[in-house]
Amino acid sequence: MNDLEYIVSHFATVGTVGEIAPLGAGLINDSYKVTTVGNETPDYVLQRINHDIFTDVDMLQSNIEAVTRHIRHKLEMAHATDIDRKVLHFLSVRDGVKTYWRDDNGNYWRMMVFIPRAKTYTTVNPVYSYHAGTAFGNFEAMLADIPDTLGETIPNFHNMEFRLQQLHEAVGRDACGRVAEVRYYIDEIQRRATDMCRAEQLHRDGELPRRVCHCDTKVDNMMFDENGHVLCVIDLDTVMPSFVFSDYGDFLRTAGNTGQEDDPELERVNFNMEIFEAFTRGYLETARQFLLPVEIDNLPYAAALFPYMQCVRFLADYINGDVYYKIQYPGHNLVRTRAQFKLLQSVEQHYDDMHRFIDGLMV
Ligand code: GN1
Ligand code: MG
Repeated sequence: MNDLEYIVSHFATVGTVGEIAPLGAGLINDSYKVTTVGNETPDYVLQRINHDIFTDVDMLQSNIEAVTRHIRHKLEMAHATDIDRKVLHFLSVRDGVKTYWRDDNGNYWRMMVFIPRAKTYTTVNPVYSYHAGTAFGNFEAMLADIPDTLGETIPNFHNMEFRLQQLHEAVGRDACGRVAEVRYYIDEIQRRATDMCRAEQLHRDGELPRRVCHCDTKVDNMMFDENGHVLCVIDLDTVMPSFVFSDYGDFLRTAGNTGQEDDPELERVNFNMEIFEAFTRGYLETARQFLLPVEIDNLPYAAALFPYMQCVRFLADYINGDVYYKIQYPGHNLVRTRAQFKLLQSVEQHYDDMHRFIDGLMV
């Protein structure tokens, strides 16, 4: 038995484990597909939880269990079909109830059932974006009455003031002597800081609520079925109380980018208004039942906030010496920073169009 097989043997799988192969391209956790022999038993996904980032694994898994339990319940109440493909199912360990296992090296592992015949995409067309919009509105609507109080698996995860604070600290330390090279971006970020911290200010003023959000709605975290409909949202590590801007904004940051998140060719990076329109139409169809006017009015702000926040986070990591995000080559975090900044500039050029479009939908 190799190491991964040994890890898998601690979970309550059914069937005979065959191949275990790397899966996906997340920047944080390591994932493997665990294939079982024959067609009668499900396949699985094994993940090593990044314990440096998710320090409270027990809270993390409690959140995820509460969310999946609640969504499953909602789907059952609505007599939905194909429920096992619409909500993730985490396995318990063989000798207990917990859904994670700690190995002797201090690594934490978890397993879930692999959703069959589902696809993920890094780019989507407007039709898929529309379905994604309705799916996120539904996801938030389903979680609106979750009875459990969810913990913040990463404290201040989407708190813009906190992210700027981290950047300022990184600049102050200048641990790798990289600050001089990136001064332009630091200044551009600073110019927008007050405006971009609008959500925190509105919250302090008592105008903007926190709701349970997914907080990592990049497009490749959605599972689509054969017809381009969204089955479910995966990667639930960051489900926690946040502003609705998180899910709306991060989807557009990824799906609405005509280039790649880390595109070295900045001409390729632009904000795609067709995707914006389709996604927003879908999102408002399902979410307008619970959104406040202040949330709707600030959706264009959310479209700018997430490229901005990601730019700040990538830049801080670059300055810190690439300690957070996995990188593929030296300078990768700077390339990511530039691409996110270019995307932000493109979003900013569309503020008026976005407002007009949303106003048109709300009449
Ligand atoms: C990380 O794990 P992954 O790759 O889905 C990050 C997100 C960023 C994203 C950028 C816990 O997500 O916040 O938006 O990279 N997740 C965490 O691609 O920091
Ligand atoms: Mg992810």
